[in-house]
Amino acid sequence: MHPRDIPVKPGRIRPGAFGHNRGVVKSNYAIMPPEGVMDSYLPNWEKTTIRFQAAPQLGARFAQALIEIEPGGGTRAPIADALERFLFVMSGAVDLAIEGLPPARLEREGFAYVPPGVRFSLASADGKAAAVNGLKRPYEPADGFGAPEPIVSRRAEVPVVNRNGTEGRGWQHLLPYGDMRFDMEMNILSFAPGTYFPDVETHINEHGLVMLEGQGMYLLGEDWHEVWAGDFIWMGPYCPQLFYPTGWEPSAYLLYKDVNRDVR
Ligand code: UGY
Ligand code: MN
Repeated sequence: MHPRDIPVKPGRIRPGAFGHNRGVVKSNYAIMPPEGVMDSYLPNWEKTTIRFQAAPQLGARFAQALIEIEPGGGTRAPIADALERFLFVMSGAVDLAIEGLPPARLEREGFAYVPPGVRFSLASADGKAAAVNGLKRPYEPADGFGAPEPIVSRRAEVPVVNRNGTEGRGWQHLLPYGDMRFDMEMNILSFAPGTYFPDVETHINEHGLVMLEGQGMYLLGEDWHEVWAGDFIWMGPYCPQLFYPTGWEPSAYLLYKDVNRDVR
């Protein structure tokens, strides 16, 4: 249950209402629990609340947001700009129209990649509310490689690969892995209870992380933080990082990573 929805008796104060905050903002990472990410309303969306979890204002070189679409809401008119986008359905269902592709209905865990300059529109389906996590960033072309085509798929279609030889830890590469046309990866990393990364990673790449399932402990920089499904984390370049799940349930997160491009 979302903390906002915890029933509060008259005269009582909602737990966490005063001062208790799991949110953290540092120069090279941030943790955004969902209850504190405030709402934006934008001209090109109707009946839609946008909650920006990361943006250039934070230090990130991309923007990521939870897009909450009310029944009958969505893009006011097709959107086309110079940005590439990745859309992942968190709840409900959406109708997505991407220029050049037949219209598609995306249910929970459906996803899409929209290349730069390609027009798209999005609406909640069946007269019900939907929530989509959306990431956008300027596309960085690579000499000798064209821009990628749009992709529409769903998590269940993407094979789980074991990249580390470690039992219980899986990777799903939602975008074609190693395809140099792409300047980003969107991966789902899953962890059975008791698994962990063997080393603390410190790398040039940024991350935008959406906790999809479970809970765990994240080392960011020098500090450990408890994270739960629904939390968002921004990790800047060279932020030391390590995760292990806690509890009895598997954990999984959706992870953006900028890749495949040289340093300029
Ligand atoms: O691919 C990655 O960089 C990944 N192992 N990082 C992470 O999960 N924080
Ligand atoms: Mn990493």
